[in-house]
Order: sequence, then structure tokens, then C-alpha cells
Amino acid sequence: MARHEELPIPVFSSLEQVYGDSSQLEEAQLRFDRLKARFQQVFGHAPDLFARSPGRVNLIGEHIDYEGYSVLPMAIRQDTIVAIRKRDSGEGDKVLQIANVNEKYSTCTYPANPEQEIDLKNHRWGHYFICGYKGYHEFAKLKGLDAGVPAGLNMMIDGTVPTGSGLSSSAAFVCSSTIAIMAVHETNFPKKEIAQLTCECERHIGTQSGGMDQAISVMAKSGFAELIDFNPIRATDVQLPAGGTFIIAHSLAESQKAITAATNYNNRVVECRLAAVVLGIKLGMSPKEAIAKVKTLSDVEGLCASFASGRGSSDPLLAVKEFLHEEPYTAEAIEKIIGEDLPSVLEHSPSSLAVLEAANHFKLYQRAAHVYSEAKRVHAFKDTVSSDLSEEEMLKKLGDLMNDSHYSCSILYECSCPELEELVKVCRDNGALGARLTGAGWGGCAVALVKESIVPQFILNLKESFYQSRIERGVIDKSELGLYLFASKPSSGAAIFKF
Ligand code: NG1
Ligand code: MG
Repeated sequence: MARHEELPIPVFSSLEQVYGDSSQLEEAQLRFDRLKARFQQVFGHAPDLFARSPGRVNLIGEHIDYEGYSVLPMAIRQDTIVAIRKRDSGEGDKVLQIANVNEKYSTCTYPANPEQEIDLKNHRWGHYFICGYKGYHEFAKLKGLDAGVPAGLNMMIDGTVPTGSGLSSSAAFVCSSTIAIMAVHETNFPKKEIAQLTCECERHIGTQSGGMDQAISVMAKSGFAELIDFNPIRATDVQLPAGGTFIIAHSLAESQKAITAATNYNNRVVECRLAAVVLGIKLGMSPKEAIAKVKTLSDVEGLCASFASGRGSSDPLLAVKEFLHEEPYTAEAIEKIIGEDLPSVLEHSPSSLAVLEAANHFKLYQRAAHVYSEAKRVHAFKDTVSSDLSEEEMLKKLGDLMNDSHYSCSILYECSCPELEELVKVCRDNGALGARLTGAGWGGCAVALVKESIVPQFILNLKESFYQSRIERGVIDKSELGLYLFASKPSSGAAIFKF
């Protein structure tokens, strides 16, 4: 049987095939009916088809996908649905019109031109659709498919993944858009190719993202978390212990990753790249070779490991401790080691130049120590789940790994924030076996592992000790609490609907 990443995106004719249980089904039916009606009202036709792709929660493995290391996320039930139709020549077929059922998002219009550059200075929600549009056409070209004259398209979007939460609303939108565009062109591809393509095209938004979010959104399977490996992308089902539940809780600090990229997300990608090149040189590569060959910390893991094995260990952290120092590096200090100016090491990519502009020092030791240790925790998590430990012991171990991951994110990677620190503490104080920030951080959600038996009480306690004061201050409305605090089961991945 083909591995599931080899299969194309499933095409369904009824909602039951994705939205399993009855409460979900009812809600999904309402959403699809409303989406179709709004489409008809705005564009004067029914859509040709729909595509949906879910958000995700990352259980462990933070900020390591772009360094080539495996991660362990699961899809959540919240998703983005795109209704789509090719425009007729009578409608003026040279434009893309992207509307949203949520009035907060006003309709965006773009030219039907895959070569258009995304205006990063003026961030608009429709830009994520254009990532998918450009991505589809780049991919079709690469495959030698004749996509013909780029079609004008009408779209109506309905998304339920909270934005700026670390739950990948962005990937849910980019993936559902790309798949809708593929489907309206009557094409479909193996999931792993779509995962790769969507990862690359989301970078048009200006973040140098790894591939985790798109991979899980495209390849998730109901009932399982997935161990996602990169180069090549592969997904392995991970059955989670039945006695534990993952609770997602929003810190109510919004993480605007596309806007803060130069100081936060892309800054860390650049620091990791520089740490990797410096390690490569310290471990014997010539600067030329290191600059050409070393893109990620996983590229020098072999060298680090052989250094460690000379000391009777296999831990790459030994090389980090030996060859990098804890004091932050200045750009000049790094240039002296590499013998090349940093803009050229970073290939003058505009997003990396923006990082250099904004940073005055680089914490190579801390970032590399986080990445290597977090990569090990992912495998420890996977091994624990498939071990023969008692459920009690298993849950305790998984919780400990999540706590260690949070500590590393917070102290070494510095991607937490005061609200997340408070929330993670509240989770642990109320009986979570483990709790950590999830997604890029700097705001957004935490994920907590809680024994099934205490879930209702846990949720009540969190409401009391974290959310109540914020409701009183008007940060959120009481009626919205369910959007910010909920239990999550592993849900299914992307799908196309033709009714
Ligand atoms: P969020 O911020 O949750 O969308 C981002 C990246 C991931 C990964 C995590 C950190 C994008 C699209 N996603 O996720 O690839 O690096 O941060 O582990 O940038
Ligand atoms: Mg995102």
C-alpha cells in the first residue's frame, strides 16, 4: 500500500467524510451552506468546489523544522475553507477576487498574474492567497504542465483557526488556497509534493519558515499526531495515549509573525545559520566549504557528533559547548571567524538583510543549544509513546519533555512572552503534567497535557485563574472563551469537496 504522503488530496462528496461526529457535522453543514450562499450573493454563481485545510498544534519540536529536524504536531478541528470558481470572460477574467464571510476582512482584489510581487510593506490578509496562487503556477511550470493563460478566480473564505495564535492559521489558509487553485485547474498531486510546494510558497509572505505547518495541514490523519521528517518530507502516524488530553489555551497576546519577522522569527533562522557555519569551520571545514554547504544546524550534526564521539559521547551539544561562547557575538566577531561579510554569507536575501539591519548581536550558543536539545526531545517523545511504560509513567514522561521544551524555548530561544509564562505556570499549578508554548511563540497559545479525568475541572480552573480577570478588563468577551480555551483531538488533513 502507498504511504499516505504518496497519495493525492482526497476528493469527497459529503461532509461526513471529514467532519466526523454529529456536533461537528452540524456546525460544518452550517458553515458550508453559509459560504455557498455568500459566494452566490457576491459573485452571482455557485462555487465550482471547496477545499479545506486545518490548523495544527505542535506538541513538541519548536523552531527546529527550518533546521532540518523532525517535529511532532497534530491537526486541530479548526480549519480554513475556500470556495472557488473560475471567472467567466464576461466578468473580466484578469483578476482574483478574494472575499471573506467574516466582515472584518474586506475583499481583496489582485491581478491574475502569478509573477506579481507581494507588497510586503502593506500587509493584507489576501496576500496569503497570493502565496498559493504564485506557488501553484511555479509548481505547474516546474512540472512542465501547461497551466495556459492564468485564470481569473473568485474566492470566498471561511476560517475558524484563530489568527496570530501559533495554531497556523496562515498555513491553513495557504494550503486550502493552493489546493483549491489546483482543483479548479483539475489537477491533484501527491500530498508530500503539495506539502513541499506550500511550504516554499508561504515564504513569499516574508518569513523563512520551515515546513511543519503545511506538512501536517496537508497530511494529517484523524486520530493520530504525526512525526514529520524533512528532506524528504515524510509523515509517520503517532498514536497518543488515551488517558491524556491536550488542552490549547491562548495567552491573548497576539503574535504577528509576518510583521515582526526581522526581529523575531527570521532573526532566529539567521542566528541558526550563522551558528551552523561557525561550527562547521571550528570543526574543520574551510570557510568557503562551510558557506557553500552548511545551511542548517542539521548539516553539521555529523561533524559535531564525531567530535563528541572522540569524547565518548554522541551529543552534538558537546561541540556547541566547546566551540561557541555564551556571550552574544557581534557581527564583526562572526565575520572575523568566517572571513566573509555577513550579507554575502546570507546571500543578500532581503529578509536576512532586514535581520542584520535590526540586530546588534547574535546568540549563537543559546540558539544552537536549543535546536540540538529540542531535536532530541522529539525523538524521546515519540519513543515514550511507543514504549511499554504504564500509562501513568508515560504521561508523566511526556509532560516532563514538554516542560523541558518550554524551558528551552523560553530561556535559550527567547521566544516566549510574559503572558505565555503566566499561562504555562497557571496550567502546571492546576495539574497539567506538562505545558509549553506552541508554534513560533512571542504570544499565541500554550498546549498542556492533562489527565483525561481532570479535564473539565482543569478548564474551569484556567477560566478562573487566567481568563476571568481578562474578561473583566474587556480583553475578550465571555462568550468567546471557547475560541481561546479548548481540548483538542487529532483531526484530519486537507480535502477537496465537490458536491
Ligand atoms: P506558526 O507561528 O505557528 O505559524 C512557525 C512556522 C513553523 C515553525 C514554528 C516554530 C511558518 C509558516 N511556520 O509556526 O514552520 O518553525 O513557527 O516551531 O512560518
Ligand atoms: Mg503561521
